[in-house]
Parts: sequence; C-alpha cells; structure tokens
Amino acid sequence: MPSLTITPVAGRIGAEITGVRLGGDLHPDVVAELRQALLTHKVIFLRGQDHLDEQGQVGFARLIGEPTAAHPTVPALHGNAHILDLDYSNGHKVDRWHTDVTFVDRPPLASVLRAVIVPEAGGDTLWANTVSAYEHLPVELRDLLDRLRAVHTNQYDYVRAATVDERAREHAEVFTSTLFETEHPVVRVHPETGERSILLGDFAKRLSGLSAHTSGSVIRLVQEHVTEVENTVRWRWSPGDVAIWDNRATQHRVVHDFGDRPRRLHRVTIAGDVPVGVDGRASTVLSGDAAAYSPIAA
Ligand SMILES: O=C(O)CCC(=O)C(=O)O
Ligand SMILES: [Fe+2]
Repeated sequence: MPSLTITPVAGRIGAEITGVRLGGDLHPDVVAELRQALLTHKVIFLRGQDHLDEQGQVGFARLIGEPTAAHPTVPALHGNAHILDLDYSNGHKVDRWHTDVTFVDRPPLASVLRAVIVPEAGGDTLWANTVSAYEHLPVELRDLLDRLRAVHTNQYDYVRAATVDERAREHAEVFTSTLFETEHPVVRVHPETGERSILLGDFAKRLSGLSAHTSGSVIRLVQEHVTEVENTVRWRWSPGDVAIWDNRATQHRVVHDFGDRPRRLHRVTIAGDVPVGVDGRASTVLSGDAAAYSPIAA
C-alpha cells in the first residue's frame, strides 16, 4: 500500500495530502490516517480527485461517519439526498465566518467539500482553527468564555439577504423556513481530542444572560480573535479538489471576490455529536427538531 504524504499548508491549520485516491473503497488504514490528519490539522486538502462524482463523494464520506441529510431546510441536489449544491449563481451566499449548521443541537462532525466549477481566480475559501484560537487567549478570557453559552439560530440572514437580490431573498426564505435555535457552550470539549474549541460563528446571535449590546461586543471580540490571519489557512481551488474539515474545531468562509462568475461546489456533512461544555453541560434545543436532518453520532 503506497503511503500518503501530509504537508502542512499554514503554521496553525491545514495540510495537503497526496497519494490518496478518494472513494468508497479506501483501505481502512488509509481512512484511519486521514481521520488522524483531520484531528491534527483541522482541515485537509486533496487535489486532483477528478474521478469523484456525487456517489463517490458520499461513498467516501461514509467511511468517516454517517452522512446527514443535505441540510435541515435547504433541499438536496436532485438525485442525491446527501449533497448540498453550493451553486453561487442560485443566490447562495455564505460569505461570513461560520461553523456549519450550528443552529441545531448536533452540528456535523465534518464536512467534505468538492469543487465542481471554480473561477480561474478568486473564490478561495478560508478556515480558522478554533482550538488554537482558544489556546492563544489569555487565561482570564479563557476562564470567562468557559462559562458562557450562546444561542445559535438559522434566522440570521433573512433581513440582510432581503436587501440583496431576488435570488438571494428566495434562498433566504428556504433557509429560514423552519426556525432552529440551540444554546451551545461557547467553549466545547472536543469529543475525540479533548481539546477546548471556541464554538461561535455567524449563527451565534446572543450570549445567554447578557444584553444584546454586551453580547454583540463580546461575540465580535472573540470572532476577531478566531479569524486573525495567523490562525487561518486559505485554499485556492481547482476543479476536482476536495477539502475535509473538522467542523468541531474550525470556522470557515468563502472569499466572495468572483462577481457573477460561475462557482459551484458539492458538500456532504457527516453526523456529529451534541457539544459539551467545560462544565460537562450539553447543548440544549430551544426550537426545531433536527432528527430528520441527522442522527446523533455516538
Ligand atoms: O463556498 C465555499 O467556499 C464555502 C461554503 C461553505 O460554507 C460550506 O461549504 O460549508
Ligand atoms: Fe459552511
């Protein structure tokens, strides 16, 4: 079995992996190595996976865990119930730092994103390491965040998108068609590594027990810290590239600098567990039932 190579891309996050042809038939030893690389580097990149189609992408994802439905509210790609079609010409716009699907009580463990059509330049994606972000905070701030909880909701982009254009408004209507609201700890304990990780991002709307004003200030302060460039990696896509991130230890966002040029990616998310805070308290649902979206990972 040829062994794979792991080359870090940035100082604190991201690694490129070569010597692997992704698919549903990967050797368990290779899957174990990929999983370990994911835990260590938080996001891993594999170029040249042009052979992968939707089925192959889902088949590979199954080796990592159980695929979720495409999304709690957005319909799947026609023909495959697990694929979210991120087609930016459809009014889709996710240009804010976020962790995927944190408005439910069981955000995905990982996301597997495959580039189908990308502009020749522009449309890179950024990831931030929410574990190193936590570790680089002074202990006084870590202590504060350890004790906070935040309410995450999918009702976030409706008003903003409504001012954009018709396609974006329609997308927002679908996105928010069922209200989901979950209270998560601001610091979660990673179920596999035991690392502490900041759980915020753009779906976090307020901090429990604090005023809207104070919540906004604290969330902004933490988000600025999480997304400091030293804490990030940036990927320049080619068609056939696959990025896999640990959704329990990262935030990400697209760089929306490609105007109306076509850009289309397919995403599969893998079922995650219910986050647990430093005090042992799990996240709690305030609104919406995510059972049809995803099982809870053991
Ligand atoms: O389009 C991108 O680069 C990122 C989209 C995104 O947020 C996701 O795939 O979860
Ligand atoms: Fe995302």
